[in-house]
Amino acid sequence: MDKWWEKAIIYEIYMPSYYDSNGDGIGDFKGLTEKLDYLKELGINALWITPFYKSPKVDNGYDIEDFYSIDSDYGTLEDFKIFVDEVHKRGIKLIIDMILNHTSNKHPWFIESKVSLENSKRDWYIWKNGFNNLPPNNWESFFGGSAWEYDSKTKQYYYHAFSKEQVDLNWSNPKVKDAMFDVIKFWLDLGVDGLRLDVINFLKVNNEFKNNPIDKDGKQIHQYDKDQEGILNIIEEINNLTKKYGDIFLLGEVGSEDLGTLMSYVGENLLDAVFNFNLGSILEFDPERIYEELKKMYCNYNNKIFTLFFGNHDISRFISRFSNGYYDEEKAKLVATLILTAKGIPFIYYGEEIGMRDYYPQSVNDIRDIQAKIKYYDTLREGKSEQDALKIANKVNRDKARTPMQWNNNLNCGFSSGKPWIKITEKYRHINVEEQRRDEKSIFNYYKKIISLRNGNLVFQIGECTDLILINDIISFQRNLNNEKYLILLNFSDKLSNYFFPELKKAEFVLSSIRDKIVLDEKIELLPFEAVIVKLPY
Ligand code: ISL
Ligand code: CA
Repeated sequence: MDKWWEKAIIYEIYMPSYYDSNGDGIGDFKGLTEKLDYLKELGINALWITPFYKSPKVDNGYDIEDFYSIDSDYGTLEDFKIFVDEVHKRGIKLIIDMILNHTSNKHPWFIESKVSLENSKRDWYIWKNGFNNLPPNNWESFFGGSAWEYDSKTKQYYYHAFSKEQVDLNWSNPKVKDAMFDVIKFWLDLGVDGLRLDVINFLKVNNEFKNNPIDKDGKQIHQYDKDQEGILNIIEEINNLTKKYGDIFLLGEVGSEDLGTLMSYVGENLLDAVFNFNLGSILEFDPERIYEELKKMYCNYNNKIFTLFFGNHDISRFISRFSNGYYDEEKAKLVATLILTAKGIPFIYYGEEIGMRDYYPQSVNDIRDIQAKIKYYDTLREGKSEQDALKIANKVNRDKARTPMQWNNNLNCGFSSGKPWIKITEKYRHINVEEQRRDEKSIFNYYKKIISLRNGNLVFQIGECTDLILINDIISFQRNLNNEKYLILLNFSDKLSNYFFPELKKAEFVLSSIRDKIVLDEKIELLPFEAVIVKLPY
């Protein structure tokens, strides 16, 4: 009991895009260290940083060439150590990304593995014979196309769940496991507080390599290439090996739409939490959908720890996703209130606190995301025009949410003195930290308020969540602990909406996302997209 992450607000940073200290256009550890006081001011308690290991960066570091060194774009091991120290000095915890499923095709293990069938590293990866010049089975890569790549030298195919430059390790080989456990220990020894385990439910594939079923629309159902037997045992071992380091937070990225499957990875000896994408990646600004997902979590899995997020580096920014051109800021504050007052671990993706918007490259040369590049060229191959290919590629383009953090109105939005690795958007002129700091009504200042409310009241961190209701487009719920009880009202409609509740008369106004003060009565009339928090009599 009493684990640090149960009370934490976690902030995700996309490594190359936060702050560039040396003008090469790429964010780095020195830059991150410079911005820690900003994060302290915002009030977050933990950081999750995306991969920083030596990498050819085909997938921005999710393709690792050396698990033991820092990519020179990001700095040195010394810079990392200073960063860890400075993070801890401010009472912040550090979660790093751990990619156990695959390595870069430039990793020495794979280079060796390719040499011959008899090579000692051959079975560190998944090699198979094809049939009649076809891949071993029908498995598709999550980035498009076959998941098998032919290697003419040894006349076999190797398996890659993502791009062909991200080669899946063979976790049925105990040597792979030992080698990767050494990697985990190396970083825990350096003092990190948690691991975000990338695609952890992909670690093993079906050992008969059965074909995946195809649904009625001709789409592949990923049945045999994830969630396979043996993965939970590995997770148990990881859990065990972290024990001697104290409270290490094990956070899993489990790609599954089924909440039951997701939750099966969480437990005392397993993962501490997994991302719930069912909530996080909701596309429509629809109270019904959000309410249903919350209800499923709280009713069926009340003994587990939830994650609360609406954005990360793989999906569109929610402010853009939920936008119809009106009330963007009100909606952003509403979502912030939900994430920061509901039961679960809140995640803020960098830039959400100032309402950063999605970006769409206008030319293929500006696309940085491997998934979008694959889509672009696949679409051209199908005979579509360049313009159509760009449009289709931009749909899956994860560059959307990866643009440089908008610090101020200056050159390159204050991110870098050089040419940023990915384009910035003109929107930074109005959407930036410096400007919002000055504006009392900004999204930034609202985040600060609500974060400090959560940090200052245990009830929002660990209190029970009860009375979840959806009525008149208002999602409401209560949080309570010991003698404290709060009511949270979230109006998801663009109209005034009424909420009746006799106890309101004796309640104490705490916060509104729009108004400074509300006089409470048995009835409260919420403004369009307004969030209101009141303290109820006990
Ligand atoms: O598998 C999925 C859906 O069932 C995907 O959503 C998958 O979970 C997701 O693409 C995995 O993302 C993570 O691993 C990738 C990397 O490109 C992403 O940035 C990372 O978040 C490969 O390492
Ligand atoms: Ca740099």
